[in-house]
Amino acid sequence: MARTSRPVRGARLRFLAWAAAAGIAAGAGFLAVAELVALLVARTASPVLTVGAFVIDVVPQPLKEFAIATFGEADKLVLLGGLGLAVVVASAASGILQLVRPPLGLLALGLAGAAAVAAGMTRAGASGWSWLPAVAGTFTAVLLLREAVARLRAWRDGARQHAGVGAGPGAGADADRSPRLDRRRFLALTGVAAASAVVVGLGARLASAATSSIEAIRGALRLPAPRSVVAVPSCAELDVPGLSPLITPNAEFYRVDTALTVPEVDPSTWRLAVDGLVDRRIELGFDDLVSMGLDEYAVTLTCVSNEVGGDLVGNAIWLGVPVRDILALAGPQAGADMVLSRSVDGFTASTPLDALTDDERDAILAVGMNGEPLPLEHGFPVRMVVPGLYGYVSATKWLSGLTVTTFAEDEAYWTPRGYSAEAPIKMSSRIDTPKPGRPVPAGPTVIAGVAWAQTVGIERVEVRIDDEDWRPATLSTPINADTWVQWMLEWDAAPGTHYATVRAVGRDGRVQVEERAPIAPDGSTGWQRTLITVT
Ligand SMILES: Nc1nc2c(c(=O)[nH]1)N[C@H]1C(S)=C(S)[C@@H](COP(=O)(O)O)O[C@H]1N2
Ligand SMILES: [Mo]
Repeated sequence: MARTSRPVRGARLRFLAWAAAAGIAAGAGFLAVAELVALLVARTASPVLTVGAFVIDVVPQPLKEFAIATFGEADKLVLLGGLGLAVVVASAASGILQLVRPPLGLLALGLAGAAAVAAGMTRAGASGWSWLPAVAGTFTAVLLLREAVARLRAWRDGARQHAGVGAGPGAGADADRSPRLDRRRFLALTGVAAASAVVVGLGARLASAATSSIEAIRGALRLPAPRSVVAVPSCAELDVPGLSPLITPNAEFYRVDTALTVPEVDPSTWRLAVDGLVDRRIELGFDDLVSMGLDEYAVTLTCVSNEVGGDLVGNAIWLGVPVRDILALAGPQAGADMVLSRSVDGFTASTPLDALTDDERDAILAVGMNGEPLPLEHGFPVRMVVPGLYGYVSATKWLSGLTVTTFAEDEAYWTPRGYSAEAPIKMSSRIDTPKPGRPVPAGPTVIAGVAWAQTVGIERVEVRIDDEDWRPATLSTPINADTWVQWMLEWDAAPGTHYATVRAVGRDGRVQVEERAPIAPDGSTGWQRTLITVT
């Protein structure tokens, strides 16, 4: 026994490795067939997407914040990568299980498949066929693994016999069959399965991404001309290199959402339902909405996740219809205090009813952004924009419904995840230039940035160099109280290192809060202080 133990163990490890490879091939087969079927019958039910979306919804909040802080806008790629790794490991494990404890490997695949089916059927926007991709994938994977491991076992047993190990009663039945043949049959099946899975799976995923017809529909869409346009004052924009432009171009506008892939909503089939505590439930189509008359509104959007000095804020000219006009069609009832807006992707936001019915506040359903239809990532074809409220409680993209309700009765997506049900934007100011790590030459220079206090307006911005007195900055003429203003300070920079601190004062006389607060539960506070190296 001692004489053969080493080669036997080596051979066993080799067969375990091949079993793992067969498992991975079966896993790839699952994904490939599921992608192909999803492409054909239910695009949104691709298990890669539905399971990924499920994971996004269930990962604990601190982990989510860590992911966003560490990987930034690549957080979803990292999630997909992690998910891919988990699939590889789990598939390999199912192959090994199937070799050593059949049929546990098949059972494990079946369970994983059932979980994927559940993820597909419970997603918002699931259709009648949402179960099919994962079921077809599971079927393929189970058949592949069963067949591949059967061949592997034949190869192994034959090899053992050849080596004279493990030959027992009855083992002679196949004695003249060469293990080479079984080896070849196993390798052929596994190899062909893996290769075709890669080709079919990648092909289906690429085809699905490339044939998005919604981008073409958006490109062909002509919105009616606005009844009124935003008047941008002549001194609204300061000319300082490195300063954020007054209007953020769509391509540079920050994007924050929980969607793993951008939802595809066709305006010709888009419906908005307004229900809940209303006198009459109503439904509008896209044409109904735009024929109510479109006006332009300049509003600065801000994310609750914006840290002091951060870039999750942008200013755009939106084209849309006041939410109050739409609510008036349905007739909100007494006792209601909140509107729960819903997206096709399952996201919801809770907005105080009075912020939407207030004549003084231009809460809108937007269909256009900076002169074009909403970009797909920014909510095409219809989103909400409410001046003065953080995006997560107001700015629902890919809007599909408005339910008039109460804060006592309903809660929105982020409420059980550690964020306040109500969240007005906190006044803040930011230094755009000079940037830390970019030394400036000594002499006259300019410090500049933006400041916002939506619905209130910025009265002044002050800058402090080192421990000197606060100096008033020059402000651009604001477009309105809902948009940010640009500010600049001319400064005679002396060589050395300096700190510049900025703070804003609102038109209501309030000074930007100095005390630092984290983004959760309702937005960061603090003064930005930046290091300037003068050479
Ligand atoms: N459907 C949907 N709408 C959404 C979100 C989301 O995750 N899903 N995120 C909200 C948040 S947190 C913000 S800050 C704004 C961001 O809008 P933007 O991506 O157009 O900048 O969208 C809001 N609307
Ligand atoms: Mo946000």
